[in-house]
Amino acid sequence: MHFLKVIAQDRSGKGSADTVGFQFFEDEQLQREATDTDRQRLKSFGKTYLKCAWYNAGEGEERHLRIFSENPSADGSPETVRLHFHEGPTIAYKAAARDLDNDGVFELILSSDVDNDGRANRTDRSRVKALAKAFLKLDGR
Ligand SMILES: [Ca+2]
Ligand SMILES: [Ca+2]
Repeated sequence: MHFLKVIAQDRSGKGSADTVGFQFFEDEQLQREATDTDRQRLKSFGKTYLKCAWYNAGEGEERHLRIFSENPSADGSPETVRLHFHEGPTIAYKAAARDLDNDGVFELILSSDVDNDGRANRTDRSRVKALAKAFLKLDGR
């Protein structure tokens, strides 16, 4: 399975994340680090991800996101984008965006409090949607 690993860090120690890193994985193997072109394409993704406040102090890497798409019907257009917010190897919480009729628009957003502000609401769903959209753009679909 391919996934994009996203790691936010608070390197300046100000109590909020200031750095986002991206790595491409196949199963548990690191395939490659993000290139400058990838970073350019992931700019809006990174901005939204920083708002999720799922980050590490200093240069820690325990907390991260694994995002991937699923296309069980193999029709060339992904049905589901899944977001797994990890604490090390453990999934701390999850979200998903589903395009049920393959028209490129997500009908269903499953999410809890992804931005960690203590409330699960519309803002969380809009963040999940934005991350899923930006991720699919990177995939070139
Ligand atoms: Ca749809
Ligand atoms: Ca929230």
